[in-house]
Amino acid sequence: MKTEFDSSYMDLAPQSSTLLSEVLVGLSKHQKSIPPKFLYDKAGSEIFEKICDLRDYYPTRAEKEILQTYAGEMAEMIGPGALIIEPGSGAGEKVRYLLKELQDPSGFVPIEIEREILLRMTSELIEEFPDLNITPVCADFTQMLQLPITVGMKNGKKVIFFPGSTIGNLSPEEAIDFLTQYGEMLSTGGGFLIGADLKKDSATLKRAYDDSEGVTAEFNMNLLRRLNREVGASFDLNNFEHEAFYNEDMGRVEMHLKSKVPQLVRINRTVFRFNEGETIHTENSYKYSEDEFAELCAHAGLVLRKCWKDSKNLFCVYYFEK
Ligand code: AVI
Repeated sequence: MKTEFDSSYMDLAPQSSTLLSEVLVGLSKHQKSIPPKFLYDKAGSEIFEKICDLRDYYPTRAEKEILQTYAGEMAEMIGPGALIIEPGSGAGEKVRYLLKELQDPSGFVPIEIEREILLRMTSELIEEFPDLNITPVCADFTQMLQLPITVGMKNGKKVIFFPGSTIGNLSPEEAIDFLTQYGEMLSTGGGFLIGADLKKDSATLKRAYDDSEGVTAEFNMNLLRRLNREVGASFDLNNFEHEAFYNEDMGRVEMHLKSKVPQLVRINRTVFRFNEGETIHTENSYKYSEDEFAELCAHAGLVLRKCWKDSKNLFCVYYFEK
């Protein structure tokens, strides 16, 4: 595909999926588990988009309200001439709110593993923001330690934009590592603009991850469909069900796939035994109070400058400086 940004496009050739080996390791553990990144094949990503529009799933709506209302204030805090970097940029819907308000940004670096999504989004942004210098990077942002940024920066200030509460899908230790590693790209005064979900009553959280329309159940069950298709697993979908609950002690929503019966499942030549009620842990979504999140980020050397909440106090967008 010939693009107008050929000269600045960076393809760091994300490694092909390690699905089989990671699944064999995960299912051999005492608490069976599969890394949440495998929920997002093409079908999974499409189901996730549906989740974002659900009445029961409040985070996307709440964060958009915050960005719509306060993007001007955020841009003012960031100041003129900044370079915006977005790990896992997807379709780049949320960054548009910010880009509209920023004063004379030096550029935008979206990092996205799905090449097609990245290139489509870049073409759209070029149309919308013809003066913006865009350097799309095709890479798995969780594997990237060094970003070879070559675009010109007027005052050298970089801001990492990480919306969507994706940070909540990392354990607190992984989140600190992520912030520390990406923070190394920043010079003093650089910042992080991060969206993170707030702690709240467990009924609201349960509804958001076990919605009445069954879309999140479909999202979780799609993982088994993927394993049957891609690694020749023998999961009988009738024998598993979606389970989601708020684990208050850990401060996280957990998603599991629960075996309804005692059964054996084969993947390649390995056979896994499931007892009735035994689960595969497929995702954590950590929830933080404002103070907890500021403390977490302080471990990565970040100082909270300001945060913004939606009108129902469900979600928070934070601006930290290094
Ligand atoms: C992508 N991530 C922030 C979502 C979340 O809320 O943790 C993933 C998700 N899983 C089930 N519903 C949404």
